[in-house]
Amino acid sequence: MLQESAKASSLERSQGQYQGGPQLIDVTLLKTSKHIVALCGAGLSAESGVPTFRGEGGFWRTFQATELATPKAFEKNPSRVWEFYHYRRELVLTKKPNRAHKALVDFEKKVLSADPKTQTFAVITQNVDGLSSNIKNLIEMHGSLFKTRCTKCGDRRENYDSPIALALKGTENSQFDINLPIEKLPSCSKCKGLLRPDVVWFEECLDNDILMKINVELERCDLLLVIGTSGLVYPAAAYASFVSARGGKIAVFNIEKTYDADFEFIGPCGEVLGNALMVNDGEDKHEVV
Ligand code: BJW
Ligand code: ZN
Repeated sequence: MLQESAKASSLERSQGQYQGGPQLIDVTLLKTSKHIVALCGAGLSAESGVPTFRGEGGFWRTFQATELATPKAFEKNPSRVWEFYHYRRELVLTKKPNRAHKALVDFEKKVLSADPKTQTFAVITQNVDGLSSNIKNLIEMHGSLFKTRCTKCGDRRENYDSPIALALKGTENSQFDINLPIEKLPSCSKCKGLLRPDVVWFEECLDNDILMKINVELERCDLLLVIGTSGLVYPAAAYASFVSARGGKIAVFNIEKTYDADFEFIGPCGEVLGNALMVNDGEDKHEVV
């Protein structure tokens, strides 16, 4: 039954425009792909209420979010940058995974429980919000809002404190800079050095181990699902052409046209992804919005 409806809507190159009805990636391709990788961006979490970087949601106070995600911004004004990250941590702590996150979790479960096991699946996310933490084979390529790194001794650790420093409490509601002195910003429990969010800012190199893991996934990938990313930021921006050049297929899920793709699903990924991956909503095992 599923297969028949899948056949009826099976997609040819560039014909996957979302029209509001159920859309499926070519069912044969979905079933015969040996290693499927999802590359995710901020659009994946948009329906959870987490702002994207570019477009309407990309402003915080009077700043473009991308202006603050730089080592220079932190050097010049660590208080402002911590206020920005404190605001985002507090916001994300109130958010839940949405239907698109759940579709990925369910798809991974389906792949893992298949007998015989003919497929593997990995998720590479640029997001730092932790909303994909139910995925087993997950690479968080830009780090995490809930990890810190000491600027003095390099100590890295998870941190879910709310607020992360007492003096930041309430600054998430301010429209203006609070200009906290360094002593009031998050500090290392080992050496008292200034902490920074353990995320990858512009012009910073990604961790070598992470890059190697990504490479392993992409070299084997024969179907790349590009979900909710503008495709403007490298190195992630180069992954679709890398996979495509090796003969892999590309399926893009976005509310607007971004990449050239073999399959294109224009629409909110919370609505589109589950159908395309043939994982229905079924019984809710996770809390979703
Ligand atoms: C929906 C939706 C819904 C909305 N459903 N869809 C080669 C060429 C040119 C430049 C470079 C290059 N290599 C490196 C660079 C420099 C730089 C770069 O790429 N610059 C570009 C801007 C040109 N890259 C780097 O610096 C990287 N480092 C590096 O490569 O090291 C080597 C090096 C060092 C020095 C010099 C040169 C090279 C590091 C990049 C780190 C990016 N960091 C950030 C911040 C992370 C921490 C934090 O969150 O605060 O990562 S920036 C920001 O952009 C964040 C995101 O992960 C990333 C990508 O954004 P994303 O996810 O695509 O979000 P948006 O907002 O752009 O798009 C959302 C999409 O969703 C849109 O398309 C919507 O339509 C869609 N959407 N609702 C489906 N419901
Ligand atoms: Zn330290």
